[in-house]
Amino acid sequence: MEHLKIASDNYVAFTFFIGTMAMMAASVFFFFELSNTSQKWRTSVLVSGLITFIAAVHYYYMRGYNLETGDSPTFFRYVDWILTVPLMCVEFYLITKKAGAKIGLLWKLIFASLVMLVTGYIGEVLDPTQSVLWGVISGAAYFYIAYLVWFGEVASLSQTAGPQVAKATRILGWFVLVGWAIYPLGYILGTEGGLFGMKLVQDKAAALHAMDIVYNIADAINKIGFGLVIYALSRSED
Ligand SMILES: *C/C=C(C)/C=C/C=C(C)/C=C/C1=C(C)CCCC1(C)C
Repeated sequence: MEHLKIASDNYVAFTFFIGTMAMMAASVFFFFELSNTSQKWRTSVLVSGLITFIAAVHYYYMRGYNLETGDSPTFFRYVDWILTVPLMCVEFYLITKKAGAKIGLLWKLIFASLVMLVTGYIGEVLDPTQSVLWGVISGAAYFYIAYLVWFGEVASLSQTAGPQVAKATRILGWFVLVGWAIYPLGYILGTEGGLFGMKLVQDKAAALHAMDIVYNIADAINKIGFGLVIYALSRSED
């Protein structure tokens, strides 16, 4: 069997490797910290650990897949997202629950995130000639989540929950608005149909490699950083 090595100039494989390690380390951290987390915040910190753990398993697989084939593991990225993004939405419900968040809010967030990811997958993989249409539907679901967090139910409940929850919600809102915006950007640049039918990218392979590096860095910030905001909240007075 051929022995596969990461070439020193292969930044795609390298960031997959670092991503795997970072997600694993973060998971160990969140899981071990559970024992000295107050009862009130334990589920939230547990969910932070589940998010990075699910990502670690996917990154381990995607790292090997990319090294062996040289391809972008688009399918497994979407499997990862479809498990982790709804869990990130669950965090918004959990931290506003004591201020009266209803189960209906949880389902709205989960449903919107599933619509966003399923229509994104259709546009990127199954029906790329209609990528603009699917991208617009996906984008609408994305903005609905951002709306709930910044101006809707999540925002108003977080005010009631106390200054620390309000502050954490604001920071997590920036993750949603800026950190998550990287993914639709990659979609616009990497999908066949391009932006409004334009062909923005000439060299598709190079674009996909660049996208993988950006996604790998963004994922680490969005999943570990997001979890750390929840962790910091769990150490506060609220
Ligand atoms: C840890 C992974 C995260 C936080 C992934 C988030 C992914 C998105 C916010 C993806 C959004 C998309 C759009 C808003 C439109 C185009 C299609 C997607 C799925 C890339």
